[in-house]
Amino acid sequence: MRRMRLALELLCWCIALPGAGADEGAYTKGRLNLPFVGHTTFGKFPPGDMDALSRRPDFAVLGVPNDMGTQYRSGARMGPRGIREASTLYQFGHAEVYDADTGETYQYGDVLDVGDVDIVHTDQEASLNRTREAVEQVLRAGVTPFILGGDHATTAPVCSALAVLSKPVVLVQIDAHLDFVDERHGVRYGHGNCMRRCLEMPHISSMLQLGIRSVSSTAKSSFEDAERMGSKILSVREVRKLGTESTAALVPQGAQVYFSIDIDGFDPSIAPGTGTPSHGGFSYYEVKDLLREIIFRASDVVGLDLVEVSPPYDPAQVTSLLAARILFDAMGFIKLKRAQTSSPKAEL
Ligand SMILES: [Mn+2]
Repeated sequence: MRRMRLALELLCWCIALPGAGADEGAYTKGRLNLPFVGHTTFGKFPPGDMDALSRRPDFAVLGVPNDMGTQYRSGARMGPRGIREASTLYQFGHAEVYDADTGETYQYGDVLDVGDVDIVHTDQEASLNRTREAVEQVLRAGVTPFILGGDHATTAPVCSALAVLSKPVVLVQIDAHLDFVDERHGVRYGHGNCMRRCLEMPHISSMLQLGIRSVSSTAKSSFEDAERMGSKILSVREVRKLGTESTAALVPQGAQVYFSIDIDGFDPSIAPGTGTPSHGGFSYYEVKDLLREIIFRASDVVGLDLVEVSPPYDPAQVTSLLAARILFDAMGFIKLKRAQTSSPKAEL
């Protein structure tokens, strides 16, 4: 019995060890604040409204609970809630993040969860306009928006908001689908049109579309249109053949980059909770490594969206967990890169 108690005490002591550089006082004596305790904001960072942008956090997390643009399974309107809930897993209250893969220690920085865009059911136009206005507000405050979708129709108004920046932006999309349909039955702002709408905008200088593989979602003519308009398209197999570094090198050195990550760019075996899954997708490490390589190549990342997580189709929560993990990874890499190069935030 005594031996068991000793083993238990030893175990507790090991779990309670602080991370390197952590504030040991607060770490051991403050609230334990386990992942399942407290308010469910993104990463359990304190919530705030748009007025709190005046403190100039590194990142503003903005939910866009809108799935009016879907063509198959809906549910992405619950994406922001699902990702926020899953994100709590990664917050154990360590002052810093130690990445055992890369051996680096870094921080996510000052993250503000500004809540959600106020969506108007049945009114896609009003909802997309409200999305654009909210992102403009974040960018004008000099803060990097991290958008939680919502379906991929979200990206068109977000890209439109990037016009407030003074320099052109290179858009890097990770997706199973090209999303380059021009117009069908009068629909121009569904989740299958978004990348064409973005590339039509003068401030989007070029596009890199990675992971594209879905059979028959987009006609051949749309692939040709995309390339003619300034897009480079690579399938998962092509990215694997080319390798991470050479793929990242397709982004012009020093470009301002915006990332649009459709969760269906990942393989459905690790991301089943989405509206239009497509087999043969990326693994977690493939996307993580690509993000890191591109982030360190870019002058800065001006924003990121992660779309198409559909919690109703994600019973084991694995898709939301993956989404939250990749968002944290991107925040960490951007913050690390900014710290190493003292590069300014997005130029207005
Ligand atoms: Mn998409």
